[in-house]
Amino acid sequence: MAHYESVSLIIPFLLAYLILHSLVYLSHADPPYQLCSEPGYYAVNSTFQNNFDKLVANLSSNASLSKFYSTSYGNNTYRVYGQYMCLNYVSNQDCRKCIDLASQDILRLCPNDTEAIVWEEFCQLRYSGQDFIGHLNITGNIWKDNVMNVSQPDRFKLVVNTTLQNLTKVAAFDPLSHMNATGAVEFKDASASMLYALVTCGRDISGSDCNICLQQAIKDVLANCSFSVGARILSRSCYLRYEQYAFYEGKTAPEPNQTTQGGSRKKVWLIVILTITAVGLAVLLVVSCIYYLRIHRRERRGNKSAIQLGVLHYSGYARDSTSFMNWTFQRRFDKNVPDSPFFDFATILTATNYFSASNKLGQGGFGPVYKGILGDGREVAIKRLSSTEQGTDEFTNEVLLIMKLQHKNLVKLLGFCIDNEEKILVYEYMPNGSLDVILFDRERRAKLDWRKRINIISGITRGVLYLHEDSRLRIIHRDLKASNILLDSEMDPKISDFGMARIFSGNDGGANTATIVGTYGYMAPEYAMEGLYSTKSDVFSLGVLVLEIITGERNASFHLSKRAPTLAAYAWHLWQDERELELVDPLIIDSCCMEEFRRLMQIGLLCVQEDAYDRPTMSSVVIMMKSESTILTNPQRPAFSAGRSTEYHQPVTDNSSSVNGLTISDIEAR
Ligand SMILES: *[C@@H]1O[C@H](CO)[C@@H](O)[C@H](O)[C@H]1NC(C)=O
Ligand SMILES: *[C@@H]1O[C@H](CO)[C@@H](O)[C@H](O)[C@H]1NC(C)=O
Ligand SMILES: *[C@@H]1O[C@H](CO)[C@@H](O)[C@H](O)[C@H]1NC(C)=O
Ligand SMILES: *[C@@H]1O[C@H](CO)[C@@H](O)[C@H](O)[C@H]1NC(C)=O
Ligand SMILES: *[C@@H]1O[C@H](CO)[C@@H](O)[C@H](O)[C@H]1NC(C)=O
Ligand SMILES: *[C@@H]1O[C@H](CO)[C@@H](O)[C@H](O)[C@H]1NC(C)=O
Ligand SMILES: *[C@@H]1O[C@H](CO)[C@@H](O)[C@H](O)[C@H]1NC(C)=O
Ligand SMILES: *[C@@H]1O[C@H](CO)[C@@H](O)[C@H](O)[C@H]1NC(C)=O
Ligand SMILES: *[C@@H]1O[C@H](CO)[C@@H](O)[C@H](O)[C@H]1NC(C)=O
Ligand SMILES: *[C@@H]1O[C@H](CO)[C@@H](O)[C@H](O)[C@H]1NC(C)=O
Ligand SMILES: *[C@@H]1O[C@H](CO)[C@@H](O)[C@H](O)[C@H]1NC(C)=O
Ligand SMILES: CC(=O)N[C@H]1CO[C@H](CO)[C@@H](O)[C@@H]1O
Repeated sequence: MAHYESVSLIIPFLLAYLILHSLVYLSHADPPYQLCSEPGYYAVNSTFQNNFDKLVANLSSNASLSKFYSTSYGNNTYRVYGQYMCLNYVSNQDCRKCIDLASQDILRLCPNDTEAIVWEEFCQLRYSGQDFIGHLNITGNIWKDNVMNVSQPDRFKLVVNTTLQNLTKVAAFDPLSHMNATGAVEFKDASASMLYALVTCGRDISGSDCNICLQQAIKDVLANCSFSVGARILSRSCYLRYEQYAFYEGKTAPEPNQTTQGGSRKKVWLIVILTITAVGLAVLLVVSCIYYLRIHRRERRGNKSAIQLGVLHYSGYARDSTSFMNWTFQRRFDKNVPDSPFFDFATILTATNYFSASNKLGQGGFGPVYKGILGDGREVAIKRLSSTEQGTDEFTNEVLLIMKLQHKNLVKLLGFCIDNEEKILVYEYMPNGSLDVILFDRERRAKLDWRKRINIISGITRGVLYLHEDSRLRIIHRDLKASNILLDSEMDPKISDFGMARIFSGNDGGANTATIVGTYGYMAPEYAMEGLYSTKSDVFSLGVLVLEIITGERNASFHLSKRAPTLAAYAWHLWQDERELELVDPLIIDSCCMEEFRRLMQIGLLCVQEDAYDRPTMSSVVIMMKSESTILTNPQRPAFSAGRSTEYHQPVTDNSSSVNGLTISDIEAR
């Protein structure tokens, strides 16, 4: 019995120390905090209250499923909007508990208010009669600091600033970060050796708004708390915190070093708190017991290990492309490198003048393309993708892979932007536009003499060869056509839209596909009809292009009066009758030599043969183009040259007629 009593005496003292400790060391850690609307109360039992109750119940039921959620409830004037956000390092279960607590506190702290927000230790809950979802409001930030001061405030402030700036860039602009970032950086002083920081934004706001929100938070924290060993900023749409211990890995504050802090202010604090604690001890006993147990549970939970990148540890990047991400981050953080692959949506909006119609260059198969001018004066082409089914991570990985493809006959992909539903690709700008615009226009075509046409054909073949064989990834273009060949200022060709098949259907290994991407007139028969594609399907499209370039005629809208459905079919008939020179573009007769024309026509016809097996590979095409001594075989019947195929063909009148999402069954049904 005596033993029991001594234990029960020790426990209160231990707890007293614990409470004292956490109150002194984390004097800022006593949530909840709140912002309540000044005017505007709702009446008891009103529709607003009814909607509010349902809303809160709904938010709270979602909290065990996700860390962030916004919704609204009710109709018209009584609609209530709500949102919660849990810190990413807490478990879903704790998130739920935190939101439950917050929904009680919000009623207690802001009774009858039509608008309020409360911050708990691990979450925040907000509601309003006004629709705030997706709208940024950075006024009235609350800052909380630790009473303990650092010994070298100036140096500390600098490190805090750069760390927070670096993390903000990740959270705001890296789509893989899901609007949050944590980092640890070395900082040695009397009481600590590291600085740990966390920034996060609500997922309803855009990356650029996230940046604005966090920049304000950084400003506030540096202005008001830069002497403190730890601080946090509570904002409506973002949250920021730094400490000298790894708070986001579930660690609690370290033992305070008794001798280094002898400030008189702290002594006063100690006395006040000791008194309060002594009085309240009995009451607090039960509460603190629960508190203590919860802290320890959290401590045990820990967090997954982070990968170290330079001095910063970024958690959440444990994926296979680590070294690539490393590269990306180094480039992104260095403001002097202008070609960071991540573009912020605000930059895109400014560059394209809010996607103004006057900036629109055209409508490609995957979405409209706009001309843009970046802040540094660079001209770019901005492709706003129509919805892809890919998730953000998958999309980012694909784009980063495609960005590795670099060849002088490929349009350079400079970067991309993801912002909510928006997926945007940024390319170098090609002043001379696309080949179809020049080639199929009688007047402009005259500018393309025979030499230029040969140069364009060999550039395209080299570009496709690179995609097929020389790059580390095997890319099948699947939509080679005149409108996808862009011309630079020297009229050198560059292939665009490569890799889109990967973005839109995931994989490009050469396989069977349910969704056909491609354009009538350029699609190989096995691809159009059976969805089978391979590098030989691109060879087919190249053959069509070669025939179009040397004749200046469109394959698909070739006159039916010539009793052939396509240019390729007509060319083959002429070839068989040895009348091939009838096809020479009259505009180039002066600059062309007939032997070369005949040879290119033969190469074109070899590429469009019906049986994919008979078509040459891209490397043989390049050899045939280069060396005139190579003996060419006699072409076999091309695809679409007779009967049944003609039904599938449909005239292509402009470059907007790419057929995306056309399924096999669609074709077979006709
Ligand atoms: C609100 O409704 C409850 C139950 O419907 C009722 O008991 C209560 O008196 C009402 N309060 C007011 C102020 O109308
Ligand atoms: C959440 O809201 C939906 C309608 O918006 C409603 O059907 C559902 O019952 C609500 N859930 C809870 C738990 O209140
Ligand atoms: C939130 O709850 C609603 C209804 O209670 C449900 O329809 C919705 O899918 C949930 N959202 C998430 C993100 O869990
Ligand atoms: C709005 O809600 C009220 C009660 O919640 C309901 O009686 C009314 O029919 C609703 N009005 C509309 C337009 O949905
Ligand atoms: C909330 O509304 C009720 C009923 O209208 C009122 O009695 C109470 O004082 C109000 N509370 C506050 C804090 O305004
Ligand atoms: C931000 O919220 C406060 C409080 O609700 C409001 O007074 C202020 O007008 C809002 N500011 C903006 C820019 O929306
Ligand atoms: C921390 O620094 C601030 C600003 O210099 C000062 O006002 C405050 O008293 C210091 N706190 C302690 C505990 O020394
Ligand atoms: C923090 O860093 C940013 C950019 O690096 C700089 O513009 C700002 O002035 C710094 N703030 C302070 C308080 O040093
Ligand atoms: C922030 O990023 C810059 C540029 O990459 C780097 O030099 C610096 O060390 C980083 N600062 C911190 C504190 O992580
Ligand atoms: C406090 O910290 C300083 C510097 O790290 C150290 O020299 C000293 O021994 C520490 N004192 C205690 C009581 O731990
Ligand atoms: C906190 O910092 C902001 C500047 O970011 C300043 O306007 C505000 O007055 C500061 N608050 C206090 C209490 O010093
Ligand atoms: C960098 C970082 O911590 N990212 C995290 C952001 O939140 C998502 C979802 O909660 C996590 O999966 C990420 O790891």
